[in-house]
Amino acid sequence: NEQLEQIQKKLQKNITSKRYCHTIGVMHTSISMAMRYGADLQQAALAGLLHDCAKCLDDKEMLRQCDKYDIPCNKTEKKQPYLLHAKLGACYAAQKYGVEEDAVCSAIRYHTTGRPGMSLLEAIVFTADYIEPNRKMLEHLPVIRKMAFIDLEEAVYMILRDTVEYLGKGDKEKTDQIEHHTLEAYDYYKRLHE
Ligand code: DGI
Ligand code: FE
Ligand code: FE
Ligand code: FE
Repeated sequence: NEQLEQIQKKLQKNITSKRYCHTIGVMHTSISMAMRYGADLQQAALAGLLHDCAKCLDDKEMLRQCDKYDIPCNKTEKKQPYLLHAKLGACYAAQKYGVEEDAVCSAIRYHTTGRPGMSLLEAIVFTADYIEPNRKMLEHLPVIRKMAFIDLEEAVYMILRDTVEYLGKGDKEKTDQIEHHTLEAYDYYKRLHE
C-alpha cells in the first residue's frame, strides 16, 4: 500500500542494500507471524520495515544522533553504540517516517534486547528479526523458525537463550556487555518455559 511504498523508497536511501534485503525479509516474516497470531498486519509490516532504519551509522554518529534527539544512553550502550540503533530507530520511525502508533515504535525500540512481558507485536518483530530468510545460518535456526509459528513465547525464549549464551554469560567481562533488558527478558521467558 501507499504508506509502505513511500517508506520503502525513503528507507532505501538511508541504509545499505544488504540491510535493506534483511529489512524486507523481516517485514514479510512479521506479516506472516501477525497472520498466525492475529496481530495488526499493517503495524507488523511497518515495524518490520523500519526496525533497522537507524542501523547504518558509525559509533560516533550513533552517539551524536542520540544526543541530538535526547535519547538517554547507559554505560553498556556507550560501550557498544550499535545497541542504540533500536532506540534511535524508534525515534526515527516517528520523527522521520511519520509513524503514529506507539505500538510500532515500541516494537522497534525492543527488537534487539527484547524485554520481560513483550507485547504481541514486540515479540513478533523480535523473533522475525532472528528468523527472516536472509539471516546467516545459526545452529538452532531451523527449529526456532518452526517454533515461531507454533509457540511464540517458546521461540522468544530460544532466541534469548542463544543470544545470552553467544554473548558469554558467566564470563564477567562479557556479561558487562549484556543489556539489563536482555537478561531480564531471558529470566522472564525462561520462567514461562519451565
Ligand atoms: O540489527 P540486526 O543485526 O538485524 O539484529 P539485532 O538488532 O537484533 O542485533 C543483533 C546483535 O545484537 C547480535 O549480535 C546480538 C546483539 N545483542 C543482543 N542483545 C544484546 C546484544 N549485544 C550486547 N552487547 N548486549 C545485549 O544485551
Ligand atoms: Fe537491529
Ligand atoms: Fe534481533
Ligand atoms: Fe534486524
